[in-house]
Amino acid sequence: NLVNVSYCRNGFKNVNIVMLLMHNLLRAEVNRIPSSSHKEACNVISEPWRFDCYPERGVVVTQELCEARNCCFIPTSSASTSAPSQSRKNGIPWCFYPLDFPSYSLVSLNETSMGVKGTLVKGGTTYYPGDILTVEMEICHETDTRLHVRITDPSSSRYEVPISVPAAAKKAENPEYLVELTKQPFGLIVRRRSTGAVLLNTTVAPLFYTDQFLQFSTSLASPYIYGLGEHRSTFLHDVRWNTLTMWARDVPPMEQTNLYGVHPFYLTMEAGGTAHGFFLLNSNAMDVVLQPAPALTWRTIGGILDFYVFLGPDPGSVVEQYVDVIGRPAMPIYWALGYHLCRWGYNSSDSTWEVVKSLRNYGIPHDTQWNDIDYMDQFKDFTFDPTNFDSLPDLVRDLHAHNQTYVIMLDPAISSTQPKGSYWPFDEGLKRGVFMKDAEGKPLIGKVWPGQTAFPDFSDEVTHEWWFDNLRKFHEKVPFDGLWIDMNEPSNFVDGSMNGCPTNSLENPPYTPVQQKQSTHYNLHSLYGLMEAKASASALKRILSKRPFVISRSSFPSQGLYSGHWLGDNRSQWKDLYTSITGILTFNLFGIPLVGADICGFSEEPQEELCVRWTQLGAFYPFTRNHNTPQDPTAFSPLAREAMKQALLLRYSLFPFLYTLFHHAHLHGHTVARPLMFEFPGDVKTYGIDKQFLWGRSLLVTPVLEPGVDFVGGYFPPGLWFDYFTGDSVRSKGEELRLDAPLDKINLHLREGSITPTQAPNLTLWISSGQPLHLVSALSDDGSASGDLFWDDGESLDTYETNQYTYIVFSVSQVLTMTSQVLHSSQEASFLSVDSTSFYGVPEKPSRVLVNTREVPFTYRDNQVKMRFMLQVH
Ligand code: MIG
Repeated sequence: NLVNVSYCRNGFKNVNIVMLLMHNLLRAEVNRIPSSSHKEACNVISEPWRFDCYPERGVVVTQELCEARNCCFIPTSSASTSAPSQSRKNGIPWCFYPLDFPSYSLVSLNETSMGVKGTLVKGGTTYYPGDILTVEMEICHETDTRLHVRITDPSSSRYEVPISVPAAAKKAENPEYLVELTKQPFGLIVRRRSTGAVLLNTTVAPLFYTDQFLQFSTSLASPYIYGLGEHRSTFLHDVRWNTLTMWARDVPPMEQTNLYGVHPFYLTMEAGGTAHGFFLLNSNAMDVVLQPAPALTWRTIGGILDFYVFLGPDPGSVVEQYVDVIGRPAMPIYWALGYHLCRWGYNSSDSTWEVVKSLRNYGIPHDTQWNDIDYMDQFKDFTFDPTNFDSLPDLVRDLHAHNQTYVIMLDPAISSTQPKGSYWPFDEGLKRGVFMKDAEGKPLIGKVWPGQTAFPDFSDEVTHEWWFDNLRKFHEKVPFDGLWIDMNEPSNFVDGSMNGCPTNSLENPPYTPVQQKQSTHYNLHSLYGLMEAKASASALKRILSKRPFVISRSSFPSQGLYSGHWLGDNRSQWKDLYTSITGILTFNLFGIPLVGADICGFSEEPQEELCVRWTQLGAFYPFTRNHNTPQDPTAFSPLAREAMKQALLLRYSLFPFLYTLFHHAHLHGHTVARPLMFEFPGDVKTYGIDKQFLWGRSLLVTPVLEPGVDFVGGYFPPGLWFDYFTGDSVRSKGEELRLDAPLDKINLHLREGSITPTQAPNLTLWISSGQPLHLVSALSDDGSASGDLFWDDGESLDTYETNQYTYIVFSVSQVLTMTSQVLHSSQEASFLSVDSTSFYGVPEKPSRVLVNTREVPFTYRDNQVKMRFMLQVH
């Protein structure tokens, strides 16, 4: 039962607490190690391998404090990574575990049908209260590429994240991993069978399993580590003493702090280009510490230790295996991939409408118009401002008449101060008991936009039904098409509640992850956005009988099943343009491919040049939305407006390709926006690249990320690449190339061997998706290429699952034969045709060109073949 949630600080009442030995008391009981032998034992541990024994923030760690924990104290010179004890969070710890620091011993081990089960026992207590001296460990060989480990407390039930992971039917037969266990101290080592590479080794530091402090460390196979969100950083994490906190938090993206979502998953490269992944299924506040050994420490303040190792062996399959566990992303409704326009501060439906008309007027593609909280009547959910937004229902009807769609914002918190009988959402919510309760069992009252508010408890099905009823009723007034769910970390303008916070061990845990602010309900806090998205998606499905469109600010593993994500309150700065790439790539690793940043920046006003460059890059975000300031294309000079329009038309023309990539994300867990290193894992030069990325395996995007330039540098992995626009080829040996990039251009290159389906763009995807296809084939040296297309009606639920789709594979071989093979076909395909093709990279004029055995006329010029023909694909 997850209902009884207190919203305060850490106050979740459903946890088993064995507390509370006083910290000081405990410290006094610990034996001191005699200093001399101690010194030597400590000195042998080299700096990169020192695991922090005193991670508490804001404490000046003295020798006395440190040795009271039985740890080694060696101040490091400030020259090395500069770390005085106070701020050594980002430096070498002065207080660290000696090699013989007490940990668990493995005292029994039994085979099970899936692997082994063992008991771990610890002789004495640690310096944290609530030691659990006997824990149980279960190791399951779930698939050949997936190992699952759970360490639990056999004497009581601790919180477990309610994500249903598909159970493996039987033990893996030919696992690609080897598992070794050490008895004393206990340690778990996982190797890759084929190479012997060590993927996990927990013997590097002691294991902690106390009620509110669980910790283990591992060496890393390399310093090349990705994932671990949500943070603002480079794509490749820095392992030089880098602590990443995870705890959903409403804060504008900045470095060194926890942000809106929580994703305890990483991907690491091994030598030789193989990759593996690791997922800790835990929702409590935690720190993940990277250090240059390279090594990593998981430090969480609740739940259990439940983790998975994914063997890949390439980065893409690591993500597939991760997504197998958390759930594959939903197939988006077609217009999710169009251009979305939004602003906080239109202030009226008429001025929103003006912008819509203005975009139409200039012929700028625009699928979806959004409104922020200003449409609401005094910020109350499920209402609209009767004065300033009185024409809202008409606006929405007008959008629909133009094949456009409309999305509204909803905040989770519900106004609790309206006169009785005047606000159904609160009255009814009270009646049904959907709100989170405080320690006394009364609805917990916090403060958000509408003033005092209660918080729906989305962990309860009753709340989902109430949420649905509200949406259904409001939809009768304003027929919205999708939902934007904000403030769902959940965010609260007061600390805890209007009545403050109670005092207890959940409010004041013995260890608080270092960058955590705003702590709230202990176990469920970081799951709030996931649960709200689930309720929202299911309500939309019921109301519209179409694929639900939900964009959420907070997120957690398995979010992709229910929603996409935007990267939150960025700024209109060049730096934010650049960091957005890491954001979209990292969320693609998390199984949430439908992701984008606010184009042109949320806070501050963008310069025109920045906004043009941002629209060009944003046209290649999987989710493309411009949000805030008047910064839509029509707000700028004709030159800028035209450049933005061209970027959006370009996106629209690539819709068949993009849609097909989303199908592969849905079906296999593929990334849509893809890091170069996923396609070229053998090329170390790609490991740090976060200024360029691919769509799928073949379309390379090289945006301009700086002001005042008309060229851009980009890395091209070895092979043939073709300019998307001209078909000119470049053969790279794995080089950085300088590309022309005037203000009206974003560089796009096609990888050899690819076929990209495109369409003539139009004002909406509804119209452009009715156009015939044009195929762009980029031939490899041997004259071959291949590509595919997934097609359906764009909006019905489960079209793949119910066989209502068409899937076609295109290929080119010899000089020059193109074949299309319909692997699956449905009614939809009868509207589909190919009417032209371009072949890039044809060195000599072919004697003839065949399409599915039929000879077709063609033109040949500059190594390119072009032809028009009609091919009905069904
Ligand atoms: O407290 O709804 O990130 O996109 O415009 C701010 C107003 C609330 C935060 C979102 C932002 C949105 C804003 N919201």
